[in-house]
Amino acid sequence: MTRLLVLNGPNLNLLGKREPGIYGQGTLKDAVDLVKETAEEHEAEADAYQSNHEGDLVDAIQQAEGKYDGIIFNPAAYTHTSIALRDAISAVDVPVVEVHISNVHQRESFRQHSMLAPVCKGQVVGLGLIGYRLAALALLESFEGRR
Ligand code: DHK
Repeated sequence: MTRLLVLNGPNLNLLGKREPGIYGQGTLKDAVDLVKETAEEHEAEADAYQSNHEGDLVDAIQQAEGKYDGIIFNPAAYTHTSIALRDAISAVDVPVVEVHISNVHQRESFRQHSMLAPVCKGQVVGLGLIGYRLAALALLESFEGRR
């Protein structure tokens, strides 16, 4: 069975109460549930992991090899800084779709560059929590050879 990992970085455990004008009212569980529902619609499964720690996220990406077919990843602030996460994504043979809830291109200039985008399959940016569903759909349909 196809397996997805939905991986979330720092401060995303606070979704729902964190800057709701930027990130909305939805919680991390809502985001994970969207991916799980999308996976089920495609007879696939999804697991979720969130960490506030860069090394834990590196470990999760390394451990995904051979266990997951794709990763939906919101690296949060590490998007803009992390060579370690970029190298981890490059090191594994697992496609990663980068997700941002907010439209980072409308925000501070330091959010407008992603260290990770060049090594990801694609990005979904600025569409709120539905971006997690769209990222899952893109991966699942690519596995099915439909897109
Ligand atoms: C989430 C964060 O925590 C920020 O550090 C990023 C991203 C944007 C998001 O929109 O999901 O800059």
